Amino acid sequence: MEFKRKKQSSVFKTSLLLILSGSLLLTGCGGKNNATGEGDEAPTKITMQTLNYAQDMVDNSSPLWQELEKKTNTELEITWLTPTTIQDKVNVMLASGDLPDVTFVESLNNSQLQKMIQQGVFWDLSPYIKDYPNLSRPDLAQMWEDSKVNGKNYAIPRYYPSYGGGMFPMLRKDWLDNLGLEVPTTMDEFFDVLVAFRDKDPNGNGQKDEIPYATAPTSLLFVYGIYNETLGNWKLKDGKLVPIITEDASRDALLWIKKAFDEGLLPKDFAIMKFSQVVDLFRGGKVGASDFSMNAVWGHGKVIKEVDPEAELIPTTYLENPNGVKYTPSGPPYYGVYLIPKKVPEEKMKKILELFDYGNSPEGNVMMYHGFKDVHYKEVNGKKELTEQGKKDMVGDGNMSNLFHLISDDMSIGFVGMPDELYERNVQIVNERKKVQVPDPSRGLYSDTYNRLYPEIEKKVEDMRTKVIIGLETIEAYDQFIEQLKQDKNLQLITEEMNKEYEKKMASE
Ligand SMILES: [Ca+2]
Repeated sequence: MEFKRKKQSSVFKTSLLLILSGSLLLTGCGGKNNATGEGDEAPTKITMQTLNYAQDMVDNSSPLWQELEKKTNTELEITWLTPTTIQDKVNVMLASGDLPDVTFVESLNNSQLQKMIQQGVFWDLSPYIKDYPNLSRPDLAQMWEDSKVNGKNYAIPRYYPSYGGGMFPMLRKDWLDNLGLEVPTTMDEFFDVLVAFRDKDPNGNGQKDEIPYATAPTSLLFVYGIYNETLGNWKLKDGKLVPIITEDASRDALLWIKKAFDEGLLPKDFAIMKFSQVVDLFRGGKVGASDFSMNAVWGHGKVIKEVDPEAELIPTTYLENPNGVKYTPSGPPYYGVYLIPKKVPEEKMKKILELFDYGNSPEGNVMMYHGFKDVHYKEVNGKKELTEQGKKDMVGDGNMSNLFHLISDDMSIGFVGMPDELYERNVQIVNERKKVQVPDPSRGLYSDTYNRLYPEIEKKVEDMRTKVIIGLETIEAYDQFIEQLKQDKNLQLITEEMNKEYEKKMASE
């Protein structure tokens, strides 16, 4: 999902010389101490597979990889998986049962995985976590809480900030300024801004060449969240979970989008737009708004500046629905989890927890993300700036920084090279966003029936919505479709089972 995706790319290739110089520099800052303080033990060999967003992937010649091994007295055999292949590869691996010592999965909401957890394939780590000072630090407590399955921690969550990520409108600040407009805070204001972008020549070239809002059907799910006043696909009504797809509020959301399409505020080929096409269009510099996580103010912003040096982006803080209820995207404070199969002996499992404890320690956390001080980064005015050596060693460019995430909002609001004033503004905006708490009643619920049957229903609903938006179906046909859907046996079954899971979870809290 695009929610957590951080745009990463690399044009730097390592050469033997650079690897050597990196290793030589390393001798000074490494030392032979390990996390246990027990000096002479042979390193523990640990196999693991995990996600890596980098285009060029490092191997064990990476100085950070070597430093991590040294600090934790391990020998790491890491298999990197790419974002496009991970899902299939993990599913094949789970099905075969042939698992490395540490397996990364992007979501706990995976039927095969849930079945294996029930079967006792993985270690229950709950009794052990308290023994690791960094894993059990108070600021990570929510992360452990939210990643429980049946009240137990079978997985080591990989941190990701709750706020700042997620698809949510980002606007051309310079266009707003040119027209004397404020950043919108309601859906009506947002609509009016898009109309102004269409009509008032915000780029000032005398031509009606602006595309007010570059977006795609899958990017606009937040609109349904705004109208339903909930995160995810479910909301609470009279203490019961109901699927938002059949709610009247979803009809209102659909009509907002349809009106935007009818007014020419969306791209003409909206219905078939892919996320990558939205990005390309946005980067072309003729677009007034699009949906991204907050770090895109620089991630995409710096690219737009190449075609339009005046371009400035600003994320919206929140948007209110007609009831005056605020919405902003947020999620659980982790993205992806690591699991350790029970076939791994207890001693080794503890060693793996030690490795993750180091990765989540202030020292290990900064080292894996920024590299070595004065080698890979320099502190300038309290900010860590990547050096040429840092680029050469592919520091911060996916790779080792994907293994343990930096425990900081910077994951979602910062970006390499982001100017100070943009960063500080993002800090202010994310702090404002944190005041907006949108309920997410289905968080942490796992239902096999949902996983099996919901995607097909969801697809049908999405197709219907898109047809209504572009005028291939009427809103009356939509109403009929929703009435039928309410009688759908599978949706009723899913709803029953989700409610059972919800009651189970409520009872355990
Ligand atoms: Ca123009």
